[in-house]
Amino acid sequence: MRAPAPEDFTSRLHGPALAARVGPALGVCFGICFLTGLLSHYAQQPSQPVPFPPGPAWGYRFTQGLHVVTGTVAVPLLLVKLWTVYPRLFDRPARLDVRHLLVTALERLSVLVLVASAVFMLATGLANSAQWYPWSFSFRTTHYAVAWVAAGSLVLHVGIKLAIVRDELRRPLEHEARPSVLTRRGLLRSTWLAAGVAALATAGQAVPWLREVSVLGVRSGDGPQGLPVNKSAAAAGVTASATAPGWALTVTHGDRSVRLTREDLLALEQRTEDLPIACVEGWSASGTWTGVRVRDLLDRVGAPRGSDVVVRSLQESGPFRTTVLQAGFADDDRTLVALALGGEPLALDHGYPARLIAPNRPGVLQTKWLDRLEVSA
Ligand SMILES: Nc1nc2c(c(=O)[nH]1)N[C@H]1C(S)=C(S)[C@@H](COP(=O)(O)O)O[C@H]1N2
Ligand SMILES: [Mo]
Repeated sequence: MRAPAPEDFTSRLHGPALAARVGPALGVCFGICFLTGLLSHYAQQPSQPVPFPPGPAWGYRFTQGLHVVTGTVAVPLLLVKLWTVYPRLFDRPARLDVRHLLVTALERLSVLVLVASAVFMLATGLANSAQWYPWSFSFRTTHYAVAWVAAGSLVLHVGIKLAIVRDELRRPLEHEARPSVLTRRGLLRSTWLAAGVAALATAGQAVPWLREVSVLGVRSGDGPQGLPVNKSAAAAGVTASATAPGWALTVTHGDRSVRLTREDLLALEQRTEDLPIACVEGWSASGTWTGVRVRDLLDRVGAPRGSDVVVRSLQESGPFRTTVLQAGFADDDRTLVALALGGEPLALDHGYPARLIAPNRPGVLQTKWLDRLEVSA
């Protein structure tokens, strides 16, 4: 037995001709995924040096949908890319002098870091979008940190390979007279097809008319009132507190405070807004929400414009039970304490008795089962 050598891989599907064609597409997906990911991470920071804007209302829905679609499309592209180049793992260094060995070792190390971080990003991202968390670390922090490792090693890799890619792309893929199993053109066509299927299969989570074909769309529009449910009231442990007859929303500003029952809230001026829930996991859906403007409630306790608001829910544990509503959102006319969805009282799973809904805000921050809105004086 001996280790395989590059000459043992005779298939014409290996090598730079296909790598140089699939690689750039993969690079574009990774690039879009990285930038939209940075945006999503920033949008979820409780304190933001540059405030995340409350518009356009569909902005986060679009960028996060794109994030998950490009991440999913990257999976078949990465697999094919690895297939085209993996025989190089068995390359032997061309010369045995120290400098050459060092350069080779560094290049291999950078590829190792790139492949490991790329696989990590796609695997954790896919698991997250399937709401499957088979790990104990914080998803967002880790996915974010490794993204920088992947981006850094990708930039290095592109820098090293750019000349080869340029040369390869100048040379046309010749027709193969007697293909073995699959021609290079055939593999390329299958790759683009797989990427297209992956895109269609996830995009339906965000694009209503694609919903039917979206087999990978985990949440398909089921759920009460035509809207998917992320966490149910039972799962959040709020069924009793959310249906208790004594429920009231407390709004505080320093030592001023008001308590409003659902009837009190319904007696205030009602506003209706069409706003999407756009989950970080990639699904999104629009709803028609009716309720009271947050700004109107803040006026009742004399909170000045420009105040951040701490939003607390009835939920007793879990990372999303409390969120910060930054001033730009709190002062936006479209930001509501919603009491109704689609003209009906909010379903318990959508946040009854009252929930927050704001434009261009990650779904994870659209707090359900409200208890208190707090403005520090
Ligand atoms: N209190 C509380 N609010 C919450 C959550 C939660 O776990 N607890 N999940 C959030 C997430 S991740 C999303 S995507 C939206 C989903 O809202 P929906 O279930 O009404 O569609 O609610 C948000 N509000
Ligand atoms: Mo979410």
